[in-house]
Amino acid sequence: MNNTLRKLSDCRLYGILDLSYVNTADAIRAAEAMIDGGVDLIQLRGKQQSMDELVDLAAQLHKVTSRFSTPLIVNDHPEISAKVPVEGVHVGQSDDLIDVARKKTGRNLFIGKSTHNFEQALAAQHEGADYIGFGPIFATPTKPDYQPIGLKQIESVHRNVALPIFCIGGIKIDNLEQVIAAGALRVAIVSGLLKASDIAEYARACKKLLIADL
Ligand code: TZP
Repeated sequence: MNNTLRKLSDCRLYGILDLSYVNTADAIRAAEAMIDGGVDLIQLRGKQQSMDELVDLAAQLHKVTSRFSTPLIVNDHPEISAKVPVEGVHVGQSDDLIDVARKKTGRNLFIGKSTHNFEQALAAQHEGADYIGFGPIFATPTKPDYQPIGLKQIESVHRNVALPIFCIGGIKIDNLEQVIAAGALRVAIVSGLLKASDIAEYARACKKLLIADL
């Protein structure tokens, strides 16, 4: 891993480039705007795209993110890391276990895991995840089939899981203060960022709230 790469513990705002919200052709511009606005790490998430399309886009994105020491994480497909020097892989509950994903990458990458309740968060820590996503906090069309966790478990998950925890799901600039007040230090945002008329400004406003207590 690149020495100048931003450390996960320093990351507060995780921007997810979900290709159901942004065209492949606009993804680079969206990533540049996220970085300009202070997004600390970026995930490429494409549930409908072929492996070739994802590899191609990850390679283009990595040229941008690496210029700014911004880790690029790919969702679901550890195999991509064999072809593109991404810094991390994110897996879901029904994907590879952490050590399987780690072996598939064959490199020392960040491996993150989605968790949807307190028990899964503890289990992901035990399994060796480098960070977790914790959500959906609020109902969200980006992940429609999941029961929202709400704000109440945020404090206890932070007390019991010693990993960077990115609260995720339905988080927008308008409810971010509530999420932070409930104990969140880090958030991941998809549609709030990608549907913003000015992605950089939106990210900047979110980041300002997240670092206000530093
Ligand atoms: N995991 C839990 S909620 C979610 C994921 C990938 C989607 C979050 O998207 P949005 O648009 O920020 O609500």
